[in-house]
Amino acid sequence: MIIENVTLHHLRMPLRTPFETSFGRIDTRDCLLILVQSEGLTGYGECAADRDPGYSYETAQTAWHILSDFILPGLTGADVEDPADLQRRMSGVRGHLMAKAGLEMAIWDLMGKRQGRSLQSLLSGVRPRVDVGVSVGLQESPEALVGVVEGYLDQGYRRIKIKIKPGRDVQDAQAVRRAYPALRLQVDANSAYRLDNAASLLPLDELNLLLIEQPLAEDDLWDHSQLQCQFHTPICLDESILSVRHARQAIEMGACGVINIKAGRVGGLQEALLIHDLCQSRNVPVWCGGLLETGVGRAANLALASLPGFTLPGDISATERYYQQDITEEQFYLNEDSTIDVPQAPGLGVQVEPQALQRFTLRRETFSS
Ligand code: OSB
Ligand code: MG
Repeated sequence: MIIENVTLHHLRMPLRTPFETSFGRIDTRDCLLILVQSEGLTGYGECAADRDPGYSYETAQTAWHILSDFILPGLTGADVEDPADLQRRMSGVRGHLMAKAGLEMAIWDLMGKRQGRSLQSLLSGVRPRVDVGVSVGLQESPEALVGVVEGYLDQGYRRIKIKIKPGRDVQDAQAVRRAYPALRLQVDANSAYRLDNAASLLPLDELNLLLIEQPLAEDDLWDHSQLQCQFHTPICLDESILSVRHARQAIEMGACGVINIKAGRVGGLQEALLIHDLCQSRNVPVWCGGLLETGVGRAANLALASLPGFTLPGDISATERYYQQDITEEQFYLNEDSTIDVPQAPGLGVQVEPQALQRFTLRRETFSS
């Protein structure tokens, strides 16, 4: 595929409701939308780096810098065979996995459109719809949290994740558990604890949670292995897993019992597939995490989550949970059985709506050879 030109859009989209985690509160979400033109087709990719370096060190601006100054100059005019070829061409750039993942997504979309195959088919996904849940941010009080959870249960979500941080953990989880004794419930700390204060989380082990996500620092597999010894509930790693190598080491160390796979975090769908395959061979359950993506990134998440090893519900919610107006013509809806349909049209299977794109674009530039 000859890459004729690449256009970057820095987007800022208002969230329907503010989203608060242990690393901060946001009411708008930034990302880069990447359009790759090749032989009469356009591939879309979404780079999930946000405005602030809270979840990851990457930001929309660092991704713009890495793509425009280091990756795109060698790419425009080139003949890129497939995502693996793209990854080889980007291998001289260390890190910046979200920037690379955004571009890789556009190459997958192009390849699917050229071959008339859905991303699901290219990835060997098997399910026509995938089990999903919703990730609920920190609220004012445990009572307010139970109210928000009730609202999502009324909409049909059958798995709830709540965000926790020191001082807002055991009581919040206990309140939700008391209100809903049989709910599929899990918690996510986004690295807010250290091994020496994580003992405060021990009462969580009595709440029959599906998992405890990323309690400790992202660069600390070893301490996660020490913490996992103290809990029956599986620890799930998110921020700590940036590659299939990290995934293998975490499993062999006993640092986790579950892995959250996000293609953006690990440099793209290709690496995500390797982690999926490894975990399947080691009997480690995985699920598809989210980064408040637009319809473009959500389409890719749905295709990925349709692989057989994704045995826990994903953080992939309906469009209306995130945005009043999305950039895709297609909206995603929750089915009555707490699933969302996987797009079936070629590539990602979504169309970007030009007016919506324009409305949310802060900055735009086209790069060609
Ligand atoms: O840790 O999973 C996370 C959102 C932004 C950054 C990190 C995380 C999240 C979520 C929301 O939990 C998942 C989603 O619904 O997209
Ligand atoms: Mg997480």
